[in-house]
Amino acid sequence: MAMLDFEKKYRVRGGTLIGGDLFDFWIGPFYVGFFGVLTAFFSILGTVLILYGAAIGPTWNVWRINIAPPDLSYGLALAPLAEGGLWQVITVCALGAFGSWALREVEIARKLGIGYHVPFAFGVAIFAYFSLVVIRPVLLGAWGHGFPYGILSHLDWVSNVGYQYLHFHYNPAHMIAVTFFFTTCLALALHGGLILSATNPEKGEPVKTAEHENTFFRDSIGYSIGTLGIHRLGLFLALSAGFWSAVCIIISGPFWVAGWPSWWNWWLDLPIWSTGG
Ligand code: 07D
Ligand code: 07D
Ligand code: U10
Repeated sequence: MAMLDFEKKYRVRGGTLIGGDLFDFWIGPFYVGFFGVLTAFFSILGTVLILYGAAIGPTWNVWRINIAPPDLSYGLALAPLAEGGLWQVITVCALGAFGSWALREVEIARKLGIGYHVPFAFGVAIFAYFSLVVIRPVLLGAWGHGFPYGILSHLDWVSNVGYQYLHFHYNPAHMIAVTFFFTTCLALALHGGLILSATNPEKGEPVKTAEHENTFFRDSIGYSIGTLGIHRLGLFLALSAGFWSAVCIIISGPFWVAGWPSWWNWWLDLPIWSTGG
């Protein structure tokens, strides 16, 4: 079916969460909806404020533009625009834009009568961002603990916060998150490879079936998770990666203040090692 044919079929009224018919239309390929307008509002305002922050200086070098959060001395109070207030308003805009984008996805899913899996998944990414700029700063008592908005400056923040805990690789939740990220890549590589190998054969060869796909993994590793199962697993792996990332940064500071290597002392402190003396 040509693209425009199925667009006609699925572009139906209804499914909106708010606003009724008011914004229930499309502009070009994009569904608008109340939350589309809200997304556009927050993203344009946020982008303009970033540009304003860049104009204040000291650089227009795109790698080095930096919108820093307020100094720690402001605690959880509002700061003047040029001293972190911009960062605070931009954070509100970012959360507004991400949240309304997710709700616009919900409205689209409702129109189509499909599940909410995609907006739910995006919700986990938003949760990771929320944990960095709201949950952890609030638990630590200052917006200054949020990360700065800039391409290189946010990398400096990650490195500095990492070394603040001596060796961030020893953070057990970071280990779990990293393992989930790696496993997600492995699963996607296996899945992409398997689907292409079966459904995109050499010219003249027949397209193979799900049975071929199942048999490949039964022959090679003794078990196939199945064609629906691999998508469930993929979603689970990817969402777990984001979830454990959020956990690893929320516990750094609010719940563990020492270096992460010393967290592992619980192992050395187990009574079974005690000599009884
Ligand atoms: C491919 C989907 C498309 C999205 C893209 C990103 C902007 C920023 C803003 C100039 C996979 C669009 C970028 C809108 C422009 C200004 C002010 C998604 C795809 C192409 N990071 N990070 C990047 C963000 C954090 C870290 C790149 C955002 C945390 C490391 C890009 C956030 C920590 C490295 C970027 C965020 C962290 C990066 C590529 C928000 C831990 C890199 C991203 C909102 C999570 C890599 C120079 C990408 C790099 C990189 C954006 C948060 C660590 C600029 C929007 C604080 C270690 N990050 N990041 O492809 O090359 O994502 O950096 O939370 O090495 Mg980051
Ligand atoms: C936060 C992004 C959310 C994005 C949203 C959407 C737009 C729109 C528009 C394109 C979470 C944004 C959309 C802007 C764009 C258009 C049109 C995703 C977010 C809502 N680490 N580490 C992680 C590894 C080290 C440290 C996470 C590996 C060092 C700190 C992940 C290594 C030290 C923090 C991870 C490694 C250190 C992390 C990041 C290896 C530094 C965090 C992924 C191989 C010296 C961060 C929640 C993530 C975190 C985090 C991986 C090394 C420090 C598990 C593989 C040892 C301080 N690290 N790390 O969270 O957990 O994505 O954040 O060495 O804060 Mg680490
Ligand atoms: C999957 C799949 C599958 C498929 C698939 C896919 C997963 C079953 C069937 C999908 C996968 C792909 C296509 C592969 C590639 C994808 C990636 C690698 C992921 C990363 C994606 C990107 C980098 C693209 C990002 C692009 C975006 C987000 C579009 C940007 C959109 C806009 C700017 C307009 C947004 C619309 C809104 C807000 C609502 C509508 C309102 C309007 C149109 C009003 C007009 C307003 C404006 C024009 C201004 C809006 C401004 C904004 C938002 C900010 C910009 C600010 C400025 C100042 C300019 O499993 O198999 O196949 O295909």
